[in-house]
Amino acid sequence: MTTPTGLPDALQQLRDTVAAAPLGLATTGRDAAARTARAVVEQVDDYLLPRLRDLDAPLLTVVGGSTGAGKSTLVNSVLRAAVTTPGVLRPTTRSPVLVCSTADVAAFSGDRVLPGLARTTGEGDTTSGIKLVPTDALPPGLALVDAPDVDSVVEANRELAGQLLGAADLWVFVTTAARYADAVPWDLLRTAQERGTALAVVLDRVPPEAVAEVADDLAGMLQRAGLSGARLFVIEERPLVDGFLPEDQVGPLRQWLHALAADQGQRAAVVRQTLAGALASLGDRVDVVVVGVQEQATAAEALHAAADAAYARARAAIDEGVGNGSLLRGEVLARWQEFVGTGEWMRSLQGQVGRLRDRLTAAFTGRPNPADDLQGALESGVETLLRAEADRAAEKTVTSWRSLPGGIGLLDGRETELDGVSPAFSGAAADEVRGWQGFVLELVRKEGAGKRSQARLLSWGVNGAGAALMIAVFASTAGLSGAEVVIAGGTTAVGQRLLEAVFGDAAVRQLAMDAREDLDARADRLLRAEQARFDELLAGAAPQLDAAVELRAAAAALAAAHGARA
Ligand SMILES: Nc1nc2c(ncn2[C@@H]2O[C@H](COP(=O)(O)OP(=O)(O)O)[C@@H](O)[C@H]2O)c(=O)[nH]1
Ligand SMILES: [Mg+2]
Repeated sequence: MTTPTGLPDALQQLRDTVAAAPLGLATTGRDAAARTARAVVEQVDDYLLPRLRDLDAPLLTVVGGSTGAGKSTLVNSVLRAAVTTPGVLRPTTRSPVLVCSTADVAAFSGDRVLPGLARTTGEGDTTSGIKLVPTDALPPGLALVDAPDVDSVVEANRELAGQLLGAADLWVFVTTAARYADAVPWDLLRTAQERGTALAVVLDRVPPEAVAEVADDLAGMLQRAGLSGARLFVIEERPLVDGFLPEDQVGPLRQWLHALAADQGQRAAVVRQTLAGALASLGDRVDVVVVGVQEQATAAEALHAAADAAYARARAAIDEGVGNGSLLRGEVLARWQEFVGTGEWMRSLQGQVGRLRDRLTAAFTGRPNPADDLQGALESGVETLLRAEADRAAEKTVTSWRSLPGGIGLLDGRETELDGVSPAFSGAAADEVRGWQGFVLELVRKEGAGKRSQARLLSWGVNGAGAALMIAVFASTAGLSGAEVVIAGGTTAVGQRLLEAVFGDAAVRQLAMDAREDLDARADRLLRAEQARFDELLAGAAPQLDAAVELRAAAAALAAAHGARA
């Protein structure tokens, strides 16, 4: 037989794609998909690639089955040598034993098959690896593996049993009169049926008086499961002789195995059957992984959307809070009134703006930096608003993530760290607000430069005009006419009337819009940095957009290579 080149390459590509399948989010289907992915990778490494590279290598026969079924006793009895230790105490965590002809040692001692399991040869049991026992009791051409229990209470044993079955050319499935209807063995038998794995079934430890009844029943079950092609051996439970089954009980199985070892054509047929079945099974198994990856993508999308919605709400709330006048209370209002002066100028508000301005100018210049006090108050007011909304968005995101698939795993005990603003927020917010104030002052300065308004502006002061512009932004009065402003803004409208007197209505509207836009952009930048904490967590675990597409493409390429070969 010759090895085609296209198939191993396609297989390697599929294996690598499956191994890299992103399953980082703890969704409901994640573990099943990860198990399937692991089993596919293992079978490609342990069996498919080695088998494709060397179709004539000795047949690997794995003796698998339920706890206490008599697998180890059976292997020893086939060889009439104590190569493996039957267990009285359970559960056992002993490593599997691979028995082969001394002539075949080279085929199994390296990492040609089962490369992930280290070979051990010495006495005693190891918890990992596989014990290699060369013997002349077995003819060349066929090796036997005494595998851990498929239904072991120890998960690592169960997984190893599954891995070994995935590496087998031939399963010798051992069950007993007491256990042959159990669920776990039947799950595996169904897998063998679906994949067309070459299979023999040993019904072991049957009370002699029940042989006919139990054997018939099991044969019926095998037939209904589509496994009537599997050779069935029945072994009565009799006293062991020197630890071995009586010869008349184990003889037929031994002869069958020896005949298989001796017949190159029959061995090749077994290899072809199991190989073709395993290759054909990959499409459906990769589909399971694809579904898992898609579930990951859906979960990631929902998690991202939750964070996005929380921060969008924060953005809207800040926008609302900036424009609805709510900032112009308490400290800010007090500072503003101090800034413009209180009392009589209010009463003359309807009078000449010029006169008013003169009074105000006098008021500004007569005070020790009232504009600075006002700016300080505005600064802390804006910062408080930003922080409250950023806090709320973080808390809301954490709450949403807790209830979304995969969310808790991502938070991973960091809820208390994540359900408020980041440590960097306070400093960043202070910088942005100060930056905004600088921007506003610069706006005012530029607007006044080289114009007739310059003189008036100077008499008022850039700081004064800037503060008035900030107040106008927060009062949302820009765009209203003078009379409306008075009604809408009360005290705060004074500033705008003055700004209009200095710069003109249209310019003030534009200035207020520019100032508002800049503040929005800064709030947006702050919130994006805050949201990035969640997006980064997600990016570390969520699948790339094309992960499922790549898996499908690799499976299709393999199917094409397999089809071309068939
Ligand atoms: N009398 C008798 N005991 C058996 C037979 N097969 C297995 N045993 C005993 O059942 C226990 C479990 O057998 P073992 O071969 O370790 O089963 P395994 O878990 O499938 O490998 C051991 O104590 C064996 O000696 C049998 O045919 N007759
Ligand atoms: Mg055993």
